Amino acid sequence: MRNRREFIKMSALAGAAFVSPAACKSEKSNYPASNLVAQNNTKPIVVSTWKAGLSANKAAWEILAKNGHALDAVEAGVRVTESDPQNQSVGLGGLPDREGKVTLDACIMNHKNDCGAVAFLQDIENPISVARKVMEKTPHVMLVGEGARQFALENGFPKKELLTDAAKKKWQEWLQESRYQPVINRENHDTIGMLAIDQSGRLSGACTTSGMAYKLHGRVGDSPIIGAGLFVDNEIGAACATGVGEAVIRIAGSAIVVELMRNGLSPTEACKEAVGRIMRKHDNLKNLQVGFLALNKSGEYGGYSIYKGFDFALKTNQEEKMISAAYNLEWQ
Ligand code: SD4
Repeated sequence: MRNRREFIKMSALAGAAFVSPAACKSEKSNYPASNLVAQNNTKPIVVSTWKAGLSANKAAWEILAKNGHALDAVEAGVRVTESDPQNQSVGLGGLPDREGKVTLDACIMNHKNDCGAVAFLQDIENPISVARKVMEKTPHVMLVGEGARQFALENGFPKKELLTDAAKKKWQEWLQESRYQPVINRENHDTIGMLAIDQSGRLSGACTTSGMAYKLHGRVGDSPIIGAGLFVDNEIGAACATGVGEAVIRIAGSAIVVELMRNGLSPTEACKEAVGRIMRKHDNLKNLQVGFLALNKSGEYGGYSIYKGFDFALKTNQEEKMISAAYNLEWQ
């Protein structure tokens, strides 16, 4: 049986995505930090990963359009995806781990660097709202497993069976061979990461997932980890990640994207450099898909992935559409 380590080992392709220091330098000089100034006419903006982002953005927009808070918008937005039983990577209907348990990871962060997270949470449909409760009602940032579940129940979240018949059927089919072979974004993943800037210029972000299908029981990826699956710094911008979480954690992905923007890169360039960093750290890139999405204070946004196929949803006053992220490699 192949294990997940095989998916994140090094390969000779690593150099292909290298963003040379020289290239970074010249790109940097095209995007001086002084460009990162809020432009009132572009706000509000919401972006989110994958196609499910379109309906999630709509829910977020209802709040943003009424001069609401970006934090309320991202929570409301990703709740739509969590509660959609058709989406097999998030919340209700998510594909289970190898033991048939649906375990959920989520985090949320606001413009003041307040943040909350839950990981390895079972029986609760909307982990993002539990994450927000952790942020607002406890002195902690993250609760996991049974402790998170108890906290949710005590705070009025209803207990819910999250394993749908469709997801159970897929899991039972998987059990025939029990091969742990996650193929991100080709068949079974659409974690939602959402970033928004509201009319007052407040940035917030949310990220929520059922994680890798058929993962080891107890496995937690990048999505609930502040700095990995999501990061927001209201001085600069926000970023989130999708794809193989282990690879994202290894480079503190979303925090790095924000720091690269702080150093003057545009959102797309920052995502590209983070992707390049992951590629340089891994020899074997087979099936190693990671995508980053970023939004800066001035309303610029962009995404970049290792492989072709990552797209994200945008909603502004003028536009509502999917955008294909730039990428480094074609699938073999
Ligand atoms: C994880 N990053 O659990 C998540 C999976 C994902 O699109 O993003 N899939 O590793």
